[in-house]
Amino acid sequence: MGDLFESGRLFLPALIYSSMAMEKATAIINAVIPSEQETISGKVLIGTVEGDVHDIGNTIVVALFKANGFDVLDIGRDVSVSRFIEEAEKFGADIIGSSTLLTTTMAVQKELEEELKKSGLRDKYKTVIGGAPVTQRWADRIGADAYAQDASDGVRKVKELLLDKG
Ligand code: B12
Repeated sequence: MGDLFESGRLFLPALIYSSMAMEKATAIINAVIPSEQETISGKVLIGTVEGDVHDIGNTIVVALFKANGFDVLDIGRDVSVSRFIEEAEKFGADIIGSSTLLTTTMAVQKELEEELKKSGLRDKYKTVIGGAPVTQRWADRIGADAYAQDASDGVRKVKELLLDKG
């Protein structure tokens, strides 16, 4: 749908309706997908950073993480750095995943790393970042523990991080 919208073959209301349909469909699918037999347990918190309302990718990531047996808390979109940290503390997260689709809000992922360090919580969590403009280079630059290019890469990376965390 994104490609159709980009090439001018789809109008905005249809794009928004399709993302709503996607959200409802993933909820139904999540409820019936059995968790895989061999799972690594872990609590994963995921949200889209402040200033960014794109959440289709996030929704897909959340669905696949759930299907892989992780305990996932989806904190939605347009989430401030302080809320990321508050929710991670309340949830007892092992992993903090942040998403951004806008180049202008990539800096919020950096702020999250900085704020975790400032509050002495950096070693308590592993961080994973994603979103179309994000790269491994960006992850290295801001000090995130991992970068994932799509949902299944995310599952792989998070499993590695959890094994590493012990
Ligand atoms: C759908 C869409 C919208 C919808 C969003 C609906 C919704 N509920 O999400 C609407 C219409 C609301 C929208 C609004 C805007 N949009 Co828009 N949008 C898109 C579009 C067409 C598709 C994005 C998408 O959903 N892709 C599909 C998903 C599945 O891919 P994904 O998000 O990358 O996620 C995958 C991976 O990246 C990864 N991943 C992502 N996050 C994470 C997180 C973790 C932890 C992990 C592990 C993995 C992971 O896994 C996902 C699944 O494989 C793109 C263009 C495009 N074709 O990409 C523009 C695009 C992202 N939008 C853009 C812009 C500019 C805007 C607006 C600012 C427009 C405006 N002027 O108002 C506003 C944003 C306002 C705001 N403050 O956020 C630009 C961004 C440009 C830039 N470089 O910054 C794009 C690239 C369009 C363009 N070419 O200009 N948009």
